[in-house]
Amino acid sequence: MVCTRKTKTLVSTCVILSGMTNIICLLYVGWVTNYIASVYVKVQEPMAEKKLEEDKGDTLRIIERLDHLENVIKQHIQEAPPKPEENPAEAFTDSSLFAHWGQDLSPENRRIALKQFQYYGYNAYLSDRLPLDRSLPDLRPNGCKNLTIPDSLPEVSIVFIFVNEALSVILRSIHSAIDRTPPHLLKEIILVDDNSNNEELKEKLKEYVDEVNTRKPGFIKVVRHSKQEGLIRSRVSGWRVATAPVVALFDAHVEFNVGWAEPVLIRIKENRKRVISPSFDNIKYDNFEIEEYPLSAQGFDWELWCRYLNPPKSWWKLENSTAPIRSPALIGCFIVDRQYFQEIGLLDEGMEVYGGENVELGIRVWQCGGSVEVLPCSRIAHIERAHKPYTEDLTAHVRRNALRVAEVWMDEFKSHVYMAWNIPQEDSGIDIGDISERKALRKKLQCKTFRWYLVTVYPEMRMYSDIIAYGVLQNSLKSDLCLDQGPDTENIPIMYICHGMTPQLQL
Ligand SMILES: [Mn+2]
Repeated sequence: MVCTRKTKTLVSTCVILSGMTNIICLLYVGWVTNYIASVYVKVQEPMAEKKLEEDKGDTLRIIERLDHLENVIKQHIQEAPPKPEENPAEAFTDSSLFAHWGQDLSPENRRIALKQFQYYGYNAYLSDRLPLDRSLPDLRPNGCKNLTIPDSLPEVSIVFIFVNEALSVILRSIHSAIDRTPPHLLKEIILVDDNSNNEELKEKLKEYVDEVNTRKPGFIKVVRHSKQEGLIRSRVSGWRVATAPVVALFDAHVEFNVGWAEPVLIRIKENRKRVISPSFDNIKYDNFEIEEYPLSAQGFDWELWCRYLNPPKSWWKLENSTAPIRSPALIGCFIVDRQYFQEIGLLDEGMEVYGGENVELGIRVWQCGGSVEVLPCSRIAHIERAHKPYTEDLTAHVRRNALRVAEVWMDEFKSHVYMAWNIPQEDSGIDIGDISERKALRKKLQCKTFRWYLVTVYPEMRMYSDIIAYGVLQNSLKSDLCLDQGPDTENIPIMYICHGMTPQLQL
């Protein structure tokens, strides 16, 4: 899952800027000047109103910039995977791994721990030394324990997907699922290995699976991809093998908390068109402590990065912290009726690697007659890694996947996604693959419009209706100069060397 709650702001801007080379790719010099005359025409308004609108526009632009900057920081502050030539001695002292952990380790053990951290994005050294059946604090709101559980609930298959995950982390995910799901409700566990090259995930994992299966034949199933398919198709591979009426699709770096399953199965039994997310807490990547997260809905910004949202007003009015929270989208791990998931079109398997599929599923479910909700009584702790193992350039995949969502589901609002990524709406140069099947699916399911979705399900999302153009403004006489917002304190625009980052993006 891509979502992080902490913005981790106020870290040295210099550090952020130096790590931002891929943001510079967003600069499309040359295109902007051609494009500027051709897009939206702003409707003429009476003067007074116009002034008001302009003031409002300014404020929105400032907020948008702050939002954008926050995003940029969020994406780039994450510790990058190590480059092979990096000097280990240097990384040794700098690494965030040792900020709150490991002071007592010998230098040799610190070196081993650091190497594992750089590989996995979390403290696998520590994970290997923690019990697989460790207990978690019960973070459910008061009232969850008094929930009436019906006699009969559907069984669930739990799918864990992974690529090059630490064995102890996978095993702890499995243990917590077995220990904290009532045995009569847990039909099976399915492990999807997305072509890991890590040796311990072959033999040692097999030994563990075989041992469990001698006691409970067929209880753990393993699917291995012969080439890396990415997390989206991995989830679908797991679903294909599942046989229980309900399927839970999870990352393999989670720990299920007590009583997580019953509230979910109750809601799906009542209405099979509900797609459910548990409430997430964080397992800190350095010391593996559990950090309680506030109750949230799950949404996204116009780049389609997922975001935790404050629950809607209607939820607060209930004054019942155990009530389901209506959610515009999903952050990635969810539980769904097995057959309904197929009827609604699984995940978009034309997406690559990572990101956007969770947003697409949320939008699709709502627009096509289902609903999405987060359950406060179902809690799962999840490791937010310091960096992802999938690929170094996640952003390019997320952008491509986001454009697929825009083209299939967002009608006239697709422009907002192109604007957010700062790319032209015609001839963007990005190959989004074939979307005809997804468009046919939308037609077949007779889904509602994106405007309906925004108004009804995601009113918090900002709409832009009076955009004339967007991009950077480049000086035609001296082409390395661009309009820039200038020093924060002075509020006067300046010409500055083009860098294409937020202070130069105009809307
Ligand atoms: Mn994850």
